[in-house]
Amino acid sequence: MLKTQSIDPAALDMLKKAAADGIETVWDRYEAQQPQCGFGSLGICCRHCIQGPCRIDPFGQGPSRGICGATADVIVARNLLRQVAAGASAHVDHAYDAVEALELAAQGKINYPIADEHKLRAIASGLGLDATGEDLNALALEVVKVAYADMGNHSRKPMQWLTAHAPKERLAVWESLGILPRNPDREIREALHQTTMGMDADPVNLLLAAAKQGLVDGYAGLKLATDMQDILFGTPAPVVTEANLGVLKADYVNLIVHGHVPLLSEKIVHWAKALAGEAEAVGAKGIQVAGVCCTGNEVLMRQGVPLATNYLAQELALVTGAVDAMVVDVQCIMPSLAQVASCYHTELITTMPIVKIPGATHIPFSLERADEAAQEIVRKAIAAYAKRDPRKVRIPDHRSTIMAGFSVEAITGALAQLDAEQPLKPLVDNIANGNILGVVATVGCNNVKVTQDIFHVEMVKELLKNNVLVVATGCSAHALAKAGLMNSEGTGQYAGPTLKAVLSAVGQAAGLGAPLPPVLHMGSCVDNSRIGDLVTAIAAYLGADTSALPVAASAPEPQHEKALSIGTWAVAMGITTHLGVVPPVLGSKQVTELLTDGLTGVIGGKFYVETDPVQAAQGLIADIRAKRQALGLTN
Ligand code: BF8
Ligand code: SF4
Repeated sequence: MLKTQSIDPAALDMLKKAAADGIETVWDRYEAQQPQCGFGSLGICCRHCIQGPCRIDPFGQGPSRGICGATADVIVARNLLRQVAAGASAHVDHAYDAVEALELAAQGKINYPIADEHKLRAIASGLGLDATGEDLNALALEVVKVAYADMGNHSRKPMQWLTAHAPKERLAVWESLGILPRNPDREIREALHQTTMGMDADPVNLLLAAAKQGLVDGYAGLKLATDMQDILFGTPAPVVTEANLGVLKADYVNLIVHGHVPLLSEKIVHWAKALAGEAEAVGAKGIQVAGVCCTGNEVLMRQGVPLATNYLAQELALVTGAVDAMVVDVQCIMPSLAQVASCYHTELITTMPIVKIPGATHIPFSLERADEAAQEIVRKAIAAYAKRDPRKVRIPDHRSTIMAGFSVEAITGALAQLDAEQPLKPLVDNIANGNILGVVATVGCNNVKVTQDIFHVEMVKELLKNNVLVVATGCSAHALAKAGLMNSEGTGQYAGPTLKAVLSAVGQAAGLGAPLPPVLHMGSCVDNSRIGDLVTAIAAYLGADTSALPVAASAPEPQHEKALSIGTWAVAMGITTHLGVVPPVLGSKQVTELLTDGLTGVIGGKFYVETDPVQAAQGLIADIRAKRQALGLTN
């Protein structure tokens, strides 16, 4: 059992309440699963055909091949490819919904006005379209046409969303490896095919196919979703609010949005404001919306909605007894929420045709009836407020001030105060002179195998102390927000001296009157595309390959298949990518070696696994120093 479940004081408080209230949590279920299956942990079991299941004996005493003859190397590589493809499928499905929304919005068929003309024109012109016309809807439909052409591409040409946005040097590398994706759906289908019984038995070929899935994820998932969402809802700009369960309010209707796609949560935020009077009519002071997981990050970035908590504490949000409704869309939603909600007055509301949970209320959400569904959901929360039992309510008094909203546009906007002509120059100059040693992106989840948030927070503190600038997304961003690493005081407390000086200078120039936070919140997991865009822009400014930059990535506590896909994309971008939890690959020496070293020579990036936070920071710093040295920069 873990010594401590979490370092988040609000979560620890709610765990005590959960025990007192007789609520089972993810940590109880984790304990009940011990010991976890060794074959599964090593990745050496196969269920790809019904002659199996087959498993390989890791000690060399029993079978070394499955019934069909597949070796441990083949089984591990096939399993990994399927996981990466599954993660990519989640992001591409998300992006597809956003493309469809932009299409229907531009056709005037749904009530989603286009919010960001500037982003629309920028994307259109990047795709080689004439972006100067007056008619925004017509332009949006042109952009949609390109996205749909990728989704339905029957030719052998690579996806245009990728060729238009990826670094040119990388395109050449991917082409030489034969991993340029054509049509995301086709590639995901091919990965499933390639891993069925009696197909690919070459671990190298299977891992290159995984790299291709990483590119599907990066460009047809992350990048496409973010671009569409920015056009529809606006590109984030700095906002200030708070994070952690203390943002819930005893005398307000508390409505939590949980999941990933902002198409629903944006409407909830709108209608929660519009229907505040109805909440007052039942005796509440108003409606407090707060976010869990990535939809929380989406509405934080664009609307300044506070963050409730991240993945591992989603049940604990309900244990406060103060949540009147939790509405979910897709991904990372624990089925156990229905059981927890049933112990309180909380309405758990599912909305999507592919996410139904017995015990939850299902209110179908569609783009066409988005406003009606959102009103119905907000009214359900208001009605539930009257049923709240004050004796069951305890809101932990923990919250941290955060500044978020750091899109690439917001970052370059702040830097433009120092150099209007070349906004990236101040950043690049400070990296070159060593004031900023390098940049690390911390991304991804919580994983119950790790004390909640500890890896994110401990590793990032070590990086900051060494003058490494940190940008964050996903549940990593939640963790760092809760720990006070996303406000100006955090800069004073945790940033090394030269990093502090740079953040102070930029903060002053941008008119904040205080330093920029030491960790820049760049959004949800699909917003890892923003980090990709920033890296791409810096590489272009320097005329260098992304693999040469003193930049690294880390998923300190990954749990989801999506985290593996994002990590694979980062590696394909040539970036060293740390994982703080060992993925199920150790059953194959060959696959492990290829992922952490063997493929670096051809692709530029590599996975780096280290399960101690401070060691991991040191490893990333060593990697950054090696890249600096290769660029001829001082350390
Ligand atoms: O897409 S970080 S636990 S919420 S998978 Fe899930 Fe992982 Fe959180 Fe966001 Ni990303
Ligand atoms: Fe066993 Fe091969 Fe079937 Fe996998 S594909 S279950 S290894 S026989």
